[in-house]
Amino acid sequence: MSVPVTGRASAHAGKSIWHAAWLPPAAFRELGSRPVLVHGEGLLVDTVLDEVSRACARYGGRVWHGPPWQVDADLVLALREAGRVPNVAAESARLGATPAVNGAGDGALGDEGYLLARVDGVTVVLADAPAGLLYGMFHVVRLGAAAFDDELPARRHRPALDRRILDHWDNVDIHPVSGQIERGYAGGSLFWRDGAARHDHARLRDYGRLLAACGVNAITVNNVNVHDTEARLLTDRLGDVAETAQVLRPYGVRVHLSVSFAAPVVLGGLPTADPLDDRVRAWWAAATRRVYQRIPDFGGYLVKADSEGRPGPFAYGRDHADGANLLAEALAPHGGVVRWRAFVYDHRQDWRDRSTDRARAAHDHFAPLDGRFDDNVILQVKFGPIDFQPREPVSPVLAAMPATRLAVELQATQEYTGQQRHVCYLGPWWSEVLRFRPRGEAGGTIADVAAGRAGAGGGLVAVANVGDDPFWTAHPLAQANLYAFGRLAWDPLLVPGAILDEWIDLTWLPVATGDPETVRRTMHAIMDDSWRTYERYTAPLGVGFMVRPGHHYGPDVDGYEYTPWGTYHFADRDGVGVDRTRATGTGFTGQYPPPWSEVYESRERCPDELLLFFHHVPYRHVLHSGRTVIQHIYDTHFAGVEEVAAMRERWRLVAGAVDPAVHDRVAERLDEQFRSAVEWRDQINTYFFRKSGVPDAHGRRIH
Ligand code: GCV
Repeated sequence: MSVPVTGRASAHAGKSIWHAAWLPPAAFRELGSRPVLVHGEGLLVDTVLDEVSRACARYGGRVWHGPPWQVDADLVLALREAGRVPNVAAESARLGATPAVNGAGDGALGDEGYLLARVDGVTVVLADAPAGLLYGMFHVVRLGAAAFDDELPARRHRPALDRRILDHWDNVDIHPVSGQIERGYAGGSLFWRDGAARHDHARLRDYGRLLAACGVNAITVNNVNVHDTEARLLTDRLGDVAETAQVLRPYGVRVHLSVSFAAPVVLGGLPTADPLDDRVRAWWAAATRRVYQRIPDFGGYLVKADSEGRPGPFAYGRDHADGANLLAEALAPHGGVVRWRAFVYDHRQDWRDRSTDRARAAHDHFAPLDGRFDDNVILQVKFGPIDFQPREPVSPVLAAMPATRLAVELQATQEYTGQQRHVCYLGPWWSEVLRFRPRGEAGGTIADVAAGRAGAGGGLVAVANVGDDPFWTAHPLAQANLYAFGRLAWDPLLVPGAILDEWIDLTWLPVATGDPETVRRTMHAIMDDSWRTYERYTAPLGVGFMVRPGHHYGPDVDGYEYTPWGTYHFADRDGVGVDRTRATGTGFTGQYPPPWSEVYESRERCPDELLLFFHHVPYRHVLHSGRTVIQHIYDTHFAGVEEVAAMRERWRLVAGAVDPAVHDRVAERLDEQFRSAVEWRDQINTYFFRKSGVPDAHGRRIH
């Protein structure tokens, strides 16, 4: 049947109550105003067709899909395997798309890759699999007019990491302490509400679309802390998971499930969950078989075991390789993976005991197990040794397990970075982590670890920051973190400032803003360095925490100091910081390979921003910057507040140029950020002034 399919009914008819985030319709203007040819079949090709059709219906373009072709398309999106493309330029690109593109290689595009080229006045996206076509289409959208510029270089694009996952810490029931979403700052869950599935397919589909547009290809639908109701998602509530999988599938997003290690007991009625017990193995095999019957492309399980009170193999005298391999065995016949978290530490530590060091825990537990995990086990490691602080060294586990597939876990939800009330663009921080070389300049990066050998790495994971808030992330500017996560997982070498501009351009389009250039410059100025601003007015020099216990918002310098949680700063009248050296401290520096084991061990060589993570130093210790520690604390805290004040002023300048609802929401949050930053500044400065007795060299007001 001849098309054009322009004008076919939109799955998104009607007005949404939620904001469009980074893909408002106008983002498709360039693509939608042209003749477009889509060639190929498949579920995700249908998605491409649907996207292009809606754009063309809006902006006057036309779409062809199927004969008779007779089309002079400006844009051709084709699966190579679909055969001859009825467009001379595109066909020559198809036939010529061989090793020549991007230099060496076999020209293969893989499951998700694509070739983007401009050939004789036609923009061509070629892919070997439907997902590649979808990602290629979103690339064209990102480029806007530049996608149709004859200067567009021919390039093959493939993701650096195969696994690009968002873990939702969403509960099905409203948990009495953690609520609907643990550490969630953007309203309710997209999946669950008050004990049941929401069935909000339109919103879920839009979510899938946002994810695909930035490159995310998997999610986990429930919290790693698996409570009673959530445990049943594996069995009698599996239908809800299958439904979510079905809605997200057209956008190439696969679903994973957090499971309880105790499931054979709590769901299966067995007397034990011992990983070496045959009844337990049989139970997991059967439960997993049923999952795959309902969800054939199910991704796998995520497990938090023996951590913060969750059940695990230790109860049976087994180790974590035994535990992880149990689930791996059940998943292997179906092609699934188990992501096993390395976040295992003693949360009932005695603060008087200076020999126990929470930073050491993951390495102590897991490094000796290297080589013992099955092939489909991925060990998921928080990027730092403690817990998603605004500054930590990179976890030594990531350099210690060459025979294990490792995933790097980030936190998009801003638990410790302002809880989506503060602007804190995390792209620069994540980029720094991903580019870090744990074995020094001659070795690979953390991104290489996540990619693994021959692409078999565990990938990059972030704890999600979205909810059912109209702006998705409550703070409209926090959307940039979600976007940056996806883009960095696709290509860890992208420059965070450029990702930010990409997000700004895709989200705050000229048609929607009165003065696009000012909006662009203003947003960039507010956000680009906001992580460092946040660092300046919170805990100094990598010492971490100093947040209010429990909810973790706002300052409380000694809040965790005499608690069992293992997060201490040890400030006294003479100095501050944690001695983690081999010479006199906990020996944590010895978990790093050279050169970092030496650099971190040495007070003189340790980078300033991590000094108090590794060393206990006198207040008058002089940093590389030339300032003393105490003066650094005062200066950065005064500076951080001034920077927030400047952000607030900048935002005032764009009133009238952006949607008033967005402007109001951001303005209200900037007011709170300013209030909170002042509170941080005053508590930290006052605390250290009172401890040290050293006055501010500039005589500023300290209480
Ligand atoms: C899901 C920190 C958070 C917890 C979280 C835990 C984890 O401790 O405060 O809310 O629990 O990390 O990553 O498992």
